[in-house]
Amino acid sequence: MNKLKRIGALVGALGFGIAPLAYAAPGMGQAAKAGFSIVSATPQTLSSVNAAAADKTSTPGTVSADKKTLTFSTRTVRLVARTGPDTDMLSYRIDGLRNPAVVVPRGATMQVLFINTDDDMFHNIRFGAWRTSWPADAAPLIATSVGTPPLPHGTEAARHAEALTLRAPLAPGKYAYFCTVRGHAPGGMHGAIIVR
Ligand SMILES: [Cu+2]
Repeated sequence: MNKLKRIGALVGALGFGIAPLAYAAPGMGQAAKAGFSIVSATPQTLSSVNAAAADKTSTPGTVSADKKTLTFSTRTVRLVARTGPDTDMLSYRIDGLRNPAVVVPRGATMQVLFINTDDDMFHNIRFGAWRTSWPADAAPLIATSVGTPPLPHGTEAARHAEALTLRAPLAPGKYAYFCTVRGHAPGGMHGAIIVR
């Protein structure tokens, strides 16, 4: 076997070796749902200091006058999503806005850092189809979405978080982000993703 052929064979063997491993990576087992697909998912534990630093890395979006819509036009959008404060626990805060509609270009790469700041409840963030009514039961929501598993509550010093990279749908339309812990989405823990 000459040198070039040997390199070719090596690359081929590596390719076959790497592909199954890549599909076994966290989050990668989730097939595309409602047009969203997961590229990677990395669990993290953040101190409040680290969480505050992470906030500063989000992509600056355009905030509507009514503070209900956050618009991005870049191909890559980095968002930091937190669970609501104690007084409004069944909601998200994204760039300080409560459950904003997030507008992204079709096919955009969305880098979402989700932080559960709750000290006594599990929460997650999932992406899927928009619904006009939200079931209390988690099963149908989980089956039709991609995102994080429910993350446990933490302490002030150690918050459970997950960094997700996902691909936005290619078809323009109204989609959703939501929490699948029982009763949370109908309780208000959801918002819209508008793909343009
Ligand atoms: Cu929740």
